[in-house]
Amino acid sequence: MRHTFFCVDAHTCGNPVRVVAGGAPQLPAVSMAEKREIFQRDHDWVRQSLMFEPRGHDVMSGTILYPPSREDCDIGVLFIEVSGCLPMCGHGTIGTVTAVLEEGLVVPKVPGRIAIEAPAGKVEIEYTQTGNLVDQVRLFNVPAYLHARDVTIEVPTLGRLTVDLSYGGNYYVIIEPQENWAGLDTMPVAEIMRLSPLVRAAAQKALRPVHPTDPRIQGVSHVMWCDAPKAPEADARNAVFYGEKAIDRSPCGTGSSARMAQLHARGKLKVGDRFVHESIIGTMFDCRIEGETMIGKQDAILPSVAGWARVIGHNTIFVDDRDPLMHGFQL
Ligand code: PYC
Repeated sequence: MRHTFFCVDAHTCGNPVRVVAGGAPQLPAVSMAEKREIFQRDHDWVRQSLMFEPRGHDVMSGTILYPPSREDCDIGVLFIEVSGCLPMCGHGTIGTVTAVLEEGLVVPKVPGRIAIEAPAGKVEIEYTQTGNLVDQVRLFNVPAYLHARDVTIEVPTLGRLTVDLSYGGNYYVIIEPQENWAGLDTMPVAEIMRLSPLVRAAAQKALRPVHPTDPRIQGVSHVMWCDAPKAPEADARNAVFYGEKAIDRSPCGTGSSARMAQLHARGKLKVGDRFVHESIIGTMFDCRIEGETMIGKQDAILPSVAGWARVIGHNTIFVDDRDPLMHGFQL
């Protein structure tokens, strides 16, 4: 038996987005949060096949399109990547919206606006285009909040770090420059990749975060190493680690949301402020705090993130049952 997946491959500010538009397993007509659970339980081999080598790679990331369960959304989006199925992904949203609009897979009811149903909640989108090509996508993300501040962790071979933990659709350990972290230009990327899982494990052990209103969202998944910007128009720069060996090439949408929530809680950003975030390769997201809200009893912000993506091709991917590597592999 050969499984065929019809994909549109894109990248958002350098980070890959493989949009699976056909061939994915059918799922019951339940919310995207429930679809995510069913997919993880019964169909995770599809993610592994499409994300891991030899069909993907260590930084591979993508989405699967589903009909939304909510009437106020145009599409349901399941986020898949090397580390699992994320509740929300910013660069994945920007790439997916660009791909579905340019490929005519979604026809917006109101030009310039669509809404997606993500597992973490509804995300409204505004976009601009020239002809059929999308120029910029701004996503109005799910509420973000600072979960913990000034937490001391011991990282083997690095020493003591004081970190914050913030949520922007995923939970991020945020490491600002300090005694044992002097910034992105002082540590090779290979060393950031070696240390990040140790930081993540230490933060998870200390904090074990659970989303205040949706216990399906829990656990520290991403590590954000912060630094001053290089580009004059940026406010900050980062390297975001995820999975086992991935550093986000984009400035990271949920990470930027988490960072704005942290800076807001610390009194360094206020509603209406713009925050331009620069990635490790110099690409940028133009972010804003749109408002304040609550998640349960937790003070939170409403973040928005804008960026660009480019479609790079159509990719029809076969997964052959006879292939001993049909589920992919990771070194
Ligand atoms: O943009 O939210 C994001 C993201 C999550 C993981 C990689 N990118």
